[in-house]
Amino acid sequence: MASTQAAAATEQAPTKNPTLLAWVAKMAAMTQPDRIVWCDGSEAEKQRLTEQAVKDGTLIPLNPKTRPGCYLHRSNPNDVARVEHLTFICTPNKTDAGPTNNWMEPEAAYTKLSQLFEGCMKGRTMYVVPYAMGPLGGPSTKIGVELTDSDYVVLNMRIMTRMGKAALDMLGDSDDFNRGLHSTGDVNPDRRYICHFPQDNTIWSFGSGYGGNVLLGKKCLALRIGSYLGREEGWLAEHMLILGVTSPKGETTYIAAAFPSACGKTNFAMMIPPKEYAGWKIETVGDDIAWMRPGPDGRLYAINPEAGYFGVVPGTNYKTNPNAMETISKDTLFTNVALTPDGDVWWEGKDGEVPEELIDWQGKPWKKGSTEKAAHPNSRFTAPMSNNPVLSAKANDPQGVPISAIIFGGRRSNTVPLVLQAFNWTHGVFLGATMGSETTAAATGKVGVVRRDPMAMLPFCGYHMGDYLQHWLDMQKSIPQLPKIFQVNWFRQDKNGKFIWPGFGENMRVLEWIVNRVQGRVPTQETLLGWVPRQDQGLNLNGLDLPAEALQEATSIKEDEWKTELKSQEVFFEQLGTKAPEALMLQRKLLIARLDG
Ligand code: O2Y
Ligand code: MN
Repeated sequence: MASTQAAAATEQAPTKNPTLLAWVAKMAAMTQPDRIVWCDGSEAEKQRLTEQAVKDGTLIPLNPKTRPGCYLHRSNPNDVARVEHLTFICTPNKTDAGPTNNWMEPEAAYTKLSQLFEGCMKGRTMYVVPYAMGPLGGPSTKIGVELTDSDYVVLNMRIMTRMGKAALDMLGDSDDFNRGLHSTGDVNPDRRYICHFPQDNTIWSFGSGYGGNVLLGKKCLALRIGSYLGREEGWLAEHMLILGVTSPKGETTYIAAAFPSACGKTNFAMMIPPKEYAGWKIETVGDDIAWMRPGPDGRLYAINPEAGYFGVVPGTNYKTNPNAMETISKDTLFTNVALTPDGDVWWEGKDGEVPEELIDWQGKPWKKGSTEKAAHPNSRFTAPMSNNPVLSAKANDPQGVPISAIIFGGRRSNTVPLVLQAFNWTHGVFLGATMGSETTAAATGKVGVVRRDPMAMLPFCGYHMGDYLQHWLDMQKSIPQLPKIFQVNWFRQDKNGKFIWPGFGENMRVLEWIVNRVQGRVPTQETLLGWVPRQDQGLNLNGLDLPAEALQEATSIKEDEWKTELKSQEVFFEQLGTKAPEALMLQRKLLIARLDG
């Protein structure tokens, strides 16, 4: 009976917060779980849930000698990635969601999803998961509560957020928390919806058990709802990694960088500098999301709201990202990778020989030479950030880190040069607004097609993209010491389709130039697009086996390519209609004038 569930929700609750209790009771009355479990985040709870998940087949224990504390999960094959076409922003007016989001009217969405949620947890347990996004007690930190019927979600949220009693304590009796409701339902793509209600600080997710659709603190709260709150409250919620780069002299510069999904943010955030950079150190503050607000000293301060990494596995190895390999050596949940006969995990691009035989990501026997992938291209690791050998001590600092540079980067095989610096903040916002990237497997859809992805936020902006870009422009007024803005492209290809720039650790060379520009140490060369490294006092290429013509190609600006690019940008700006910010239209006109002049 619905009223029994509501009473149970209140009886066992470790809180007296009236708003929270009333909401949990209301959701329980709708979903009708057999049990309600309030999660405390303890070690004992982790053990209990893990044992249960192993028993019900949700988790497969890995070899405790080679992967201590690690487990494999296989999702439903129809449920392997975020679903942008089933993700909705539910605002009273369609224009508030804008042309780049799917929209549903809030009452219509609540009604539609209520029908799915009605009784969906019968025979199941509802877990109440209180969590903090950001270091506990920090001024930027937000509290969320996710109700879910998935023990896999609870175990992931435990890694990805500061979850349990501490979050509940931080909330106290406040009604200021995100209300997240999730049910795996019957994992039917025809009944899958990820709905955001920014005005109600609410997220309802039904019909998926995978990643970004269900770990509601991540893309849903930290980006979609976060970006909406950021505009209301005067801060920025961004799809950005945060790193600290320390020179041999001990000077640390903090940098935030936006790249679209699966463009190597985790690799960049954990980069090991090449041997020519002895004494330099990169430390990770975050690998995916940055919340940035003006600090009392006039600088822009960033926190990483997450506590773990949900990284792409294929392609990760000791050459591309040794620190990630260490990070996932213990206490990690793997989703949709292959299983080796000795109980380890395997994926395409892992170091060493390809095993003769495996169990693939769908649980089927796999033989070396098979044309099928053994691991799904969007297979993931969920690992605590405390496992990262180069974790910055500032990752847990509630005040965050002062950002000196912001980088925008896309995956472009042509057109965009290796690196350039924006002329000023407005020009930098224009560079971010006009980002484009060739698509990958993280979003469902076609692979290898250029799509415009402003600030890498296309799938994550919780309101009208034109208003979002205007908010970026407006932030200039509240940040007296503005970060410098840069654009990079590691993915330029030669005429044979081969990447020109070696990438990975060698990106340190570009990073050093950025640091030198920020600290006002190197002169630069002006071009049509922005400032670029000078040939004489530019990038440090010592020890790099890169022919001069290759560097010339990676940094070249081809006017014919830019004319095509401007057309594609025009299509995007036209989509924004009257909400396309005037300042960006002027930047566009200036660029056209420079190209035509
Ligand atoms: O496909 C998913 O559910 C995961 S998507 C994801 C995960 C971690 C970090 N970033 C992303 C993304 O799509 O940007
Ligand atoms: Mn991401």
